[in-house]
Amino acid sequence: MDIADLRDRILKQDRRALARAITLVESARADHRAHAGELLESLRGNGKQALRIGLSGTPGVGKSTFIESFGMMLTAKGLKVAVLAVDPSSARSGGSILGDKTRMERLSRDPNAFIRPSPSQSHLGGVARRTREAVALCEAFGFDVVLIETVGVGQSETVVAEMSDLFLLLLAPAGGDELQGVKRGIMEMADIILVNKADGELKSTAMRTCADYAGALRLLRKRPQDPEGFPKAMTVSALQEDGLEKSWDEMTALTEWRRESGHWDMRRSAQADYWFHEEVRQGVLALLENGDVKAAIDQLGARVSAGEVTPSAAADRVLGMLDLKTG
Ligand SMILES: Nc1nc2c(ncn2[C@@H]2O[C@H](COP(=O)(O)OP(=O)(O)OP(=O)(O)O)[C@@H](O)[C@H]2O)c(=O)[nH]1
Ligand SMILES: [Mg+2]
Repeated sequence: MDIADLRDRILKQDRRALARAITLVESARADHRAHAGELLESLRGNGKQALRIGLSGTPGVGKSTFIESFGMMLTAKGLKVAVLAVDPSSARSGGSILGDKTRMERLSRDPNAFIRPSPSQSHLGGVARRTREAVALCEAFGFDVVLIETVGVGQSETVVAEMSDLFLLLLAPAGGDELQGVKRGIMEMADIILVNKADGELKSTAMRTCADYAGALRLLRKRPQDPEGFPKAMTVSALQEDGLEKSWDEMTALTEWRRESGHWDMRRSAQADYWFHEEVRQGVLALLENGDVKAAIDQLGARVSAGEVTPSAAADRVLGMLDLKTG
């Protein structure tokens, strides 16, 4: 495989090369991993930083509809937009971004947009790395905005938030008890809460929900990365394309403030460090899956249970088996 050629074509904004490169980073094959590493290393520092926007929301809240309307609005401004997804539950049917390519019909036909379905992988760690690398490829390609969608199962919001500059939480209009359904940890990650479907009969409920969330946000601990007024809640209608311009204005205002105050760079550095540690952790955990090591753990576990060896001595023996260099 000619990595230098692939690199050059990506830098020349060849979409087929980008698609091929993403397929490469999605592969788990050892030789593919090596090539992917080489490609990413050769692209590092190329191109400008895209605005990475993470978007999370429960099934049916309107993520696909929002991405289509919002994406079309951005491309109309002359911006290039990529859409990626973190969807660890690949078994989920109907709502996957793959099925959505048909639903995001207008956006997928837009020459300034690029939509990539989530890799069919159930392991969140694997999906996280692949998505992160796909983001890096899209950035090198020259997209202005990279949208990263997740349906929000388990830890996937954290994964997306840790690779985004801005994190949006899309919510549905609902009664007051629904507010408690959103986990505090997820609220704390949000930069902007968008209460969608603020149209027709749902409009007044949406406005009430929005006020409830605005109140809840004010109760959270102030974060250093926020200027006055953030995080904030607002209403939108993805279907009627209402409030999208305003939400984009808020995103740009927040982004500019973070760039000027240094928080943008600090966050990117902290994220790189986070993923470095995460990769080390995953790598070490993978070593424990090695056949011999696994067998030793099982054997020693039985002996620890029988009181023949202490837990620490047994652990030392296992750790002594790990070859960190060849792992
Ligand atoms: N009234 C109204 N309906 C909307 C709006 N946005 C989305 N919907 C409807 O809500 C339903 C779900 O929308 P999707 O965009 O598919 O939601 P999703 O979050 O992508 O759902 P999953 O992919 O299953 O997680 C569809 O019937 C949409 O037409 C909106 O702004 N207003
Ligand atoms: Mg969807």
